[in-house]
Amino acid sequence: MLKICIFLLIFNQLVIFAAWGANLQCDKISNIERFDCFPEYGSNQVECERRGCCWSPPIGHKKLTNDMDTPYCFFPKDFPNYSVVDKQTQSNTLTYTIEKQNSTFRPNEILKLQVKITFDTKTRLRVQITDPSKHRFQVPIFNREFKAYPKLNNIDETDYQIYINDNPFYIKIIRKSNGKAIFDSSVAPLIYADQYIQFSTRLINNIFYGIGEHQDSLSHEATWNRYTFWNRDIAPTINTNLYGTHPFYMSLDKQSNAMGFYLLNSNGMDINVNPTPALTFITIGGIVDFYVYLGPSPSDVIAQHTELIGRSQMPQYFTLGFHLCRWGYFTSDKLYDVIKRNRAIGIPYDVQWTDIDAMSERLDWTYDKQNFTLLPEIVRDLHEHGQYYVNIIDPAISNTPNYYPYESGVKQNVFIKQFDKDEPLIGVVWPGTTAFPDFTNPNTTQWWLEQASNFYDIIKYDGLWIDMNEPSNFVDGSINGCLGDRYDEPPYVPRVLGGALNSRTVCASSQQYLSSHYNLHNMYGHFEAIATYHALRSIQKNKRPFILTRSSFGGTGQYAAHWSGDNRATWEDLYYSIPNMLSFNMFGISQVGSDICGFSGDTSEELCVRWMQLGSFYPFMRNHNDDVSKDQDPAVFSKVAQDIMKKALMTRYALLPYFYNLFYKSNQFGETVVRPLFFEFPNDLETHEIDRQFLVGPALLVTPVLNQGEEKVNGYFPNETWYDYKSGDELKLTKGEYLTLEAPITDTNVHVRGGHIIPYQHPSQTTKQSRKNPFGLLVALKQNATSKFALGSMYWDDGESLDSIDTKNYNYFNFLANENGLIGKRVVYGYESRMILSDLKVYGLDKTSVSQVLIDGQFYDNFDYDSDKHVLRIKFFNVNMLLKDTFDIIWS
Ligand code: MIG
Repeated sequence: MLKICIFLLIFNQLVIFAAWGANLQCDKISNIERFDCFPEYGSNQVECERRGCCWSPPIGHKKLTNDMDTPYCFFPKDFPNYSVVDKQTQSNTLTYTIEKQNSTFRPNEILKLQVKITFDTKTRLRVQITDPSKHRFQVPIFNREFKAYPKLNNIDETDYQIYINDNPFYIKIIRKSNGKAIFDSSVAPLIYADQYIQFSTRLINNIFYGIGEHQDSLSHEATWNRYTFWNRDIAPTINTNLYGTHPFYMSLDKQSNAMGFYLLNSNGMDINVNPTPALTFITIGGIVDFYVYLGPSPSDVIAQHTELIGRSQMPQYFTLGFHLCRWGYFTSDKLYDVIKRNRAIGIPYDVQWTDIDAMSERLDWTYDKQNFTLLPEIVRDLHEHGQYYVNIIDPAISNTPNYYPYESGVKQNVFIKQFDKDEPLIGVVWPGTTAFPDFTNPNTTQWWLEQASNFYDIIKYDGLWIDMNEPSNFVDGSINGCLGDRYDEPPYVPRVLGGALNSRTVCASSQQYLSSHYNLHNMYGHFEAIATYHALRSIQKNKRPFILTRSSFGGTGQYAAHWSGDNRATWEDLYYSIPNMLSFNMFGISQVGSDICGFSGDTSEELCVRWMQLGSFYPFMRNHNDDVSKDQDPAVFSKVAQDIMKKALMTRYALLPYFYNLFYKSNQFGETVVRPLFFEFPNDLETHEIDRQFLVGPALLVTPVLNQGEEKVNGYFPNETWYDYKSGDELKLTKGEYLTLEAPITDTNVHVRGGHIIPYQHPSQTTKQSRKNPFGLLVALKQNATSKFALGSMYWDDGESLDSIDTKNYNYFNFLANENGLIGKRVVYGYESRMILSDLKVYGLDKTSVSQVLIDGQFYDNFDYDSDKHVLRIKFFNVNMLLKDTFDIIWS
């Protein structure tokens, strides 16, 4: 101390003092507490220190800066930050003015900001940070049903508490029940510049979920990592921005309380992960606008999130059937062959698709009259067989002469403009040079409807597949390049594939109706989905539109289903399909699935069999591949393989009433259709990272084989009653356990959870047929020390009307069973149809014998009880057993 004082006297006091202070601020920071002050490439000491940040090789590090590792350049604890200068409290909002004295190192920092915290509901709050002096781009809330939430009068009514620190400014959001901070921005400074906004939060655990669209496991570990968001056409690759943007994450604290966080921002973005554990959000535009959800269960978080962004659409029933597609049928003869050969082997099969090879010159809204002469006839034939047809549409519109979609589009001013002219921006996609519709323009919606209905006059398609809508472009920006302004080349570019925003898409600088492409890029597919939804809705009258979209944003699930894009015919991609569909169910798009058997590369019979088995539990089941790989429709494989695929499909078709009920609950209450084990067993920590198994709804646990050559599979079974779906054999567990099960190629391991009743229906080759078949109920009794019971429900309607739910044109049943019998009750009766119950199976009925069965008080003798397996089966022949107001079945 004495030495330092003397030192200070001799040298220029101020400078030395400052440097000494800064050093202490740097030294106190451990490796895992470092927040990157140099997220760009080329971090170096001179520039780092010029930024006012700390530079030092991480303690214990030998190699030089690794891109995704401990940063060398990091924020000191006293890095200049905002402080609160004014606060105001209204009934359900808190408004703060925050200021900072000087800019730091980002261009155009905004020194005065307004922070608004809204107590949205008991379990959800919103934080917005805006520039009070200038309007900045804000993402509209897309929820079609968005209702004003009942206003809370004060924060006492909420599950959360807010703590705002004045200087430096930071926010903590605390869960009242346990005092834990579920959001905490104190870990790093807020930086708010025109094209660079950064803030961080400490995570409540070092495991988190969500953050899509990325190729990743379901759970993410808080190690040095980065996720980039800029919608991009690229085959799913790890550490790469992909087709969609969903800056949503969920995490569970040590007591398994779940929280969720959603950043409502559409700009190019990086989310950096620190082992602190913490996340840093870096977005290059818009505002800070985020929602925090309190759960406390994982399903609660999703329900709270989808209540905000909008819930997953209620699908038409046929879309839950099997879809067959490929790129490269090349002729309608081939297409017809494929249809016929798959019908001939008797597989359940509802929908046939065609890809861009069926278009004339790859032009949207056309078909190739030379090579696909038979297409209109094929579509008629599909319809006559109770099947359906879906075709592909790319957003890019060829500018070839005399092409009506282009010419009318120019007249109606629907295309994104080139930067320097009042002319469409021209890129290159499948048909050659193309313009790009601006779906944020209401004119475009009208024009799109006209194109869709003109084509509908020629081909009665039943749904539309919207591809390439990132939007994808084969040249960077446009054929004339881009302006090169601050939007095309912003001061900070997130780590996008290709290194530039215009890489394989349109110029960020181009203006759209609502705002710049820079702001709207990540929502291009979303806006196209909305326009397509409105087109289909008006063309197909009162039917629920069926749309499959590649690109997506928060809220897209209200309009469309999604698939995971150009995967490969590999075992690895078979696995990745599981975390992908589970994550998208968290993002509010329930109807998802991956290209079954793999899109690129030749599949093998074994892989394709395993994939069809797994795919039969996807919410959306489509077999699709590219134009150069060999055929992979079920009929091309050996008889043995065909039979296994058929069996898998029969199981799916039997379970469709169960799936349909899940879709109804997803649409109405924000439940997921497929979900990770930890959604149902959050207190069992063993479940938290499992993504090689999953649940369909609450009651079916799927344990697929994901490795080549394996005929055994290891799975985790939480402490619960589980029965083999087909045999009813109960797994003997005393606690949650890993079990190795036999998994011959002929079957998939599926277990039904005690406590649930699963409605099913006898399968047929199409859902049009199967919907007329008798139903069955599978009762899986929960084995409790005191009682045995099971509950279930079922939604049923005409399978297609848009307004079935709103107009109560549906039936709804509740089922309740115990060891003595079952009661069925129809609680809504709005859809007139004769629903026959033909089978009842009870698993886990442990009696020495069952000697009599009574149906509504009448003796019935067509039953069979297996006292070894504890399974009771009743077949309702000769009785008119209908699913009606109430009925009861008693056994003893
Ligand atoms: O650049 O339409 O993801 O499913 O078969 C490829 C041809 C364009 C990409 C889609 C894929 C589709 C393919 N498309």
